[in-house]
Amino acid sequence: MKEIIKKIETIAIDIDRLIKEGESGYSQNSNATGDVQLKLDVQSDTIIEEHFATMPQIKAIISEEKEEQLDLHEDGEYTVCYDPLDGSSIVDFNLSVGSIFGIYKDSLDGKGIVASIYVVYGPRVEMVVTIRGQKPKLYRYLNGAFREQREITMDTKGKINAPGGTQKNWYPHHKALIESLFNEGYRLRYSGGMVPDLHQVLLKKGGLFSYPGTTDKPKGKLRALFEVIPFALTFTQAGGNAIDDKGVSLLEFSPSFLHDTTPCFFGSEYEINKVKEAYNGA
Ligand code: AFP
Repeated sequence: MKEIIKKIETIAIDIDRLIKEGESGYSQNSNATGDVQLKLDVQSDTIIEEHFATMPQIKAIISEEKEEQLDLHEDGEYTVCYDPLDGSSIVDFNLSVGSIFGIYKDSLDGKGIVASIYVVYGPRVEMVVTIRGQKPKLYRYLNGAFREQREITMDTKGKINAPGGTQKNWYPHHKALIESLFNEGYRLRYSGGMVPDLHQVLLKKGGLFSYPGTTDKPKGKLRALFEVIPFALTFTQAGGNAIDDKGVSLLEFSPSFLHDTTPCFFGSEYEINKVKEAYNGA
């Protein structure tokens, strides 16, 4: 696992350089979910594939940008599911974006995830590493290396609200939940990039990030293997929680296919209890 983390550090440095110096604009292709791929998406994916291809520990990789699993080493122990550059629709406006890696061992689901790593490319480059059973650790890229800053622990209640999805398509109970948090004094913090948005809730030690099912997309938008389950591990290990619209931990979630999505709610105890109350019986 240490070697995989070291490799992801190298990948992060390469992708950060690509974001700063690479070409903007769209490629000719679209990914498995039908999004037109940016050149940066495709190039980040290639960087990751080339690095992981050198690691015998890695059995297979599954990228958000690829339709199918790519088998690498038959005797490898881990399958890495990753979103090479999440937030591609905001990268051209120079907002923060990120890479997300879920490392799975025996099964490709919430029970099988053994570690999660994400990288935020913002004014600084930061990385959060979560190993199952341990507190997440924050690293910052300083003077040519990732340096450990601290462990991350959440409080039981926060102050910020990051509500995703198209509001006109929210179900009434979801709308009522979001409004009730604002009525309690929560402040809106939403950039449209799940990595910086969740990073903010986590480092502020509380609040709510939600991406619900909506009337047009009942299973939400965010992809389980590459996005939701990795962050579910991080929030849970930090002392927060991550649930679906039935109130079930996302670490119990099992996707039906590689690019499956799920409604998701990440937060501290207070806000997650509010989600459960709002969705109970809805
Ligand atoms: P892109 O990679 O297409 O920009 O999508 C980013 C994302 O998957 C995730 O990072 C955001 O949380 C979410 O989409 C934002 O979606 P909405 O714009 O529908 O709120």
